[in-house]
Amino acid sequence: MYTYYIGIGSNLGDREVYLAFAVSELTNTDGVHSVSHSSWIETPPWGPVEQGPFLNGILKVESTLTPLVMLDTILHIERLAGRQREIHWGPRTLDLDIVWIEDEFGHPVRVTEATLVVPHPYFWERQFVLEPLQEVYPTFTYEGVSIDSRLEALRIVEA
Ligand code: PH2
Ligand code: MG
Ligand code: MG
Repeated sequence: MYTYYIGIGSNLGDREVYLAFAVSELTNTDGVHSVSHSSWIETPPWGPVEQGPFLNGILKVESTLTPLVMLDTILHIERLAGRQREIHWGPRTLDLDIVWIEDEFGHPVRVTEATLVVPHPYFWERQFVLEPLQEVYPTFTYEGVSIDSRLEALRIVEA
């Protein structure tokens, strides 16, 4: 069994409906045992593309699916939500990114495949990922740094 922490975001159309759709599709997937999630938070767009604000959150998913099968599953759900891949980092109806995985002993699972890298390469830089992750996983630490102190550092840089 794996525990997946999956970043979720939307900034096109009815954002809340897309996020709820993803939760419901994942919940109904064979091999997925439970899905819970953080609050949804509105966040300003991060990165070089000018676009509307996002609704972001983190899904916590208990599943026997292996990482590459989970990746196929979430890409399929993005397509069902009408996701078009046009602009890199551009506006999207639904984005699902595997951020962090643990095995049944709570040990981190690392993946380095052409199609999937976990931990997500940028997650530790992004407040829109770490704020909801803190809510569902308050004791999270990465490379010896607690999520609380990381968020504090990011907020100071931003202020
Ligand atoms: N996703 C991006 C680019 N920029 N900004 C916010 N606030 N939230 C996102 O989910 C996001 C972003 C590319 O995946
Ligand atoms: Mg993303
Ligand atoms: Mg993505």
